[in-house]
Amino acid sequence: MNRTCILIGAPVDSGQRRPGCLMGPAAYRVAGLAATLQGLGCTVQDRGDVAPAPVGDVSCDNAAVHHLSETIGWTRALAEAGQAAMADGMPVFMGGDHSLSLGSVAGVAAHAAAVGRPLFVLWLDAHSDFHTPLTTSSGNLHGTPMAYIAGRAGFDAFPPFPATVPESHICLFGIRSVDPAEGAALYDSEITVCDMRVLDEFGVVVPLRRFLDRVRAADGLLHVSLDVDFLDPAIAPAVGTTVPGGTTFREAHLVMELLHDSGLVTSLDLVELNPFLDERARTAQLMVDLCASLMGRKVFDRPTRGFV
Ligand code: HAR
Ligand code: MN
Ligand code: MN
Ligand code: MN
Repeated sequence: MNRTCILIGAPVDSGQRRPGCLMGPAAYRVAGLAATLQGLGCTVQDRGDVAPAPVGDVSCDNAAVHHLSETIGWTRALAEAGQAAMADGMPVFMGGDHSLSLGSVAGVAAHAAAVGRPLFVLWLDAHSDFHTPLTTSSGNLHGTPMAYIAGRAGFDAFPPFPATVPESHICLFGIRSVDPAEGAALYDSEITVCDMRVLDEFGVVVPLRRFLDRVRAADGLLHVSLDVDFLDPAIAPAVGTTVPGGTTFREAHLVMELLHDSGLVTSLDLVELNPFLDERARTAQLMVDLCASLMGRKVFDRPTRGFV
C-alpha cells in the first residue's frame, strides 16, 4: 500500500496507576513496526517520542483524579504533533495508555476542521472510556478520552477540544465493561454501541460495515483507536485492565482487514500495551500484526474472490 505512515511515540503512563505503558513505543520499535509497514509498501517516518508540554499546577473538583497536569501536558503536545502529522500522512500513535487519545484525537479533529471534512471515531476497546474527570471514581484519566472527544462537560482544566465529534460519528466496538455513570450518559447519547453481545450475535462484519458506510457517505476522515484490551486476554495478556470475553485473533484481524479494504482510515492509536506484563512479546507482536492487516497484509492476492 502506497501510504506515508508517521510513527509518533507517546510514552504516556499518567492515565492510570500501573507503571509500564511508557515502554510501549520502545516495544513497538523492537517488534519491528516500521519495517513491517515498509514491507507492505508504506513509506515510514518515525518522529521519535513526544514529551509532555510543561503545565503548571492545576486542580479539579474530584479529589480522586491523579496526574492531571501531566496528562494535560501530554494532551497539548500530542495534539500539536498529531495535527502536524495529519498534513503529511497517516499518524500512528504508539502508546502509552489510553489518555494519549485526549491529545491524538484533538490534533486529528483540529486538522479535520481545518480541511473542512467531518471526523469519525471507531473505538476498539473493552471499555467505553466515557467518564469525565468529574464522574470517574478511579481517578484514572485513561477512562475519559471518549467523553472529551464527544464534548461532554467537565474538562475545564484541559485545552478546549478543537471541534467536538458528533455522537452520530462515534462507534464503540467490542465493549464489555461500562461503569454506571458512563452507562447512564451513553444511554442518553446517539453514540453507536456495538458491545460484545452485539458482536456475538451479528459477528464483526455487519456492524462494522454499517458504520463504515456512514463514514464513506459523509466523505469523512476516520480515526481508529485500538486498545489492547479489545482483544481477549488469552491472546493479549500485556494490559493492566484485562476483561474476559474479548475479541478473538481472527475477529480482530478481520476488523483490520475490513478497515484496510474500506480505504477510509486516516489515523490510528495503539494504546494500553504494557510490555512489562507481556509473555515473550506476544502481545506487542500481535499488535504489530494487526497493524499489518490494517495496512494491507493478506494471505495471498488473487484477481477474483475464492468464494462465490
Ligand atoms: N471505567 C474504569 C475506570 O474509569 C476502567 C477504565 C479502563 N480504561 C482503560 N482503557 N483501560 O479503556 O477506571
Ligand atoms: Mn507518575
Ligand atoms: Mn481504552
Ligand atoms: Mn480498555
